[in-house]
Amino acid sequence: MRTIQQSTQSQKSSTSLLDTQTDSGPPYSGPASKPILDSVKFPSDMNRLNMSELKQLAHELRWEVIEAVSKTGGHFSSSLGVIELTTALHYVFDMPEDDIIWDVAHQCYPHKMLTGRRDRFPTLRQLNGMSGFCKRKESEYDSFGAGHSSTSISAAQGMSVAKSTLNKRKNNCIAVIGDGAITGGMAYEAMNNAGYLSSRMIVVLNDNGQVSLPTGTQSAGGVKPASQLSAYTSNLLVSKPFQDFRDFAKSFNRLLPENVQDVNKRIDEYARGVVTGGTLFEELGFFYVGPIDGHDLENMVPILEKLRDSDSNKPVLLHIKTNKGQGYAPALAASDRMHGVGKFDIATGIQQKGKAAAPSFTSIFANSLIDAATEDRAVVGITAAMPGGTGMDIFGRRFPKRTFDVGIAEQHAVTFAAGMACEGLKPFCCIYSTFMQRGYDQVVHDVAIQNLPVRMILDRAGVVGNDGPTHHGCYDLAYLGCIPNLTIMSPSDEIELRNMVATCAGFDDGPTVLRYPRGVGYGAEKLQNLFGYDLEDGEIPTKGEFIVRI
Ligand SMILES: Cc1ncc(C[n+]2csc(CCOP(=O)(O)OP(=O)(O)O)c2C)c(N)n1
Repeated sequence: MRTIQQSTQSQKSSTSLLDTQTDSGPPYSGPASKPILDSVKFPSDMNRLNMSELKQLAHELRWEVIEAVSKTGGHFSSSLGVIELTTALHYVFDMPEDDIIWDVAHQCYPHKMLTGRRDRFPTLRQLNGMSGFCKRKESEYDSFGAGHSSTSISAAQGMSVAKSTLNKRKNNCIAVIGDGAITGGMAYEAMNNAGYLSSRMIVVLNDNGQVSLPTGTQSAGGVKPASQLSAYTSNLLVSKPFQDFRDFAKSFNRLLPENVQDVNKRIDEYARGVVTGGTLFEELGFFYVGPIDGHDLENMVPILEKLRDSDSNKPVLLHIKTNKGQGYAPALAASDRMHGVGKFDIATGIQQKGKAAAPSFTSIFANSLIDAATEDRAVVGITAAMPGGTGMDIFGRRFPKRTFDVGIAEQHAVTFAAGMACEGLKPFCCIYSTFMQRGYDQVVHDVAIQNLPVRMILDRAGVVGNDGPTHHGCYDLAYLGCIPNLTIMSPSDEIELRNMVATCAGFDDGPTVLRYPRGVGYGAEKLQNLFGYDLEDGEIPTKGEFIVRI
């Protein structure tokens, strides 16, 4: 267990030690060497570091992530946003005895680097290589596997209850969840239960103001994050300055036993006045801390230490504010913040992207839906925080008022569509095959049993490649095939896809499912050669039937 002194003036000036950007000359492309990172293979190697070295470690770690991802591609800017958080968490807590659960885990690269896997980064997201997400089989430091969002709080609570039931020596379970992932219903189910059971746990809300993918671009229906909660947490930030360690120390009294609290009651009352906000989380039974600057190690470390050393069983929500892509100018400047990237040039951030041989199934779907919506005002599109991946960004540009981004909330998306269908709209509920697993009961109970004409569009059906097992769309035929009233369609080429979108739009007698793979179709030329299709005049050679193709 490590403890460092509160920051001193000399530590504050330690940023000047960092080897960073210069005012003139070529863009900074990282430190020449990484002596501190080289000395840290596992978190226990961080014990001896002082605050100034810790900052240097964070700096080296950031550039190690940039260099590694530039060579392989992968999720990128989310990791850059949690460099300081990862450094602070591994410094303060003792993994693997303590548990850190990364929600979605697309931001886990710095965690992997500090937990013995730095040398495996050349194999990132490749066959037999290192996973792009946390995976229990891969390392004892990956407390919980992920890939799908909003699971971390439930898992952390389960671990916390198990640790206390089994009388384990320590009980530190930390869920790190983004303001996107916290839009998922499971997160609230868990918080509600954690408050009720008084489970000792820390939820770190990593608030970067980005909910849907791609981030920052015109999401379906607007540029604002598709989440009232994200707006709410931003308001907390506007309404008061960052909370520093001194503010926190005052309000911390509320976590202590009542007799101790009396001593400092006046200070506590003062702190309550100062520390406004957090009401939603407090109502759910959490002790709310924040918002604090998630890039300020000097502030974050002592707060985490205090929370670690508290005997309280009350769950804590630590609200940190971060920048997705922090420390790398091309990511900060990119409309999507370089959320997921191919290989890229470090100096410019320019990615090597081959030109696609043909349009993607996603874009063919989106354009076909635009055609259907042009003819029929009842056609609307729904996405669960994936406007880019499902083509709802394309549809949303043409029909912003008929496009609905509900946040990472697949269950809600399906039942929301069911409600729309009850009133005569023609909802196209566009969700990746793998994420539709979340909405299973809603498909059965709210759509199929009521035979409502919801059009469920499953992009990324089949094997998806680098994202691996959590993202393969391999189960939908099995899990949907057994449900009554569903008409399931799967096109074998882009012409059939266009045809089937029209079929879905025209079919009002029950629910339809249209599933198609990731990637591109044959392309016009090949289609003509193979099947004699003439794409030039946009003709559809065969009319879609209500069929099941397996
Ligand atoms: C159930 C589910 N739906 C959709 C996704 C796709 N997805 C991956 S990351 C992400 C955005 C997450 O936002 P946030 O948690 O705020 O993290 P950030 O990317 O901003 O760092 C989405 C929608 C997913 N992983 N799981």
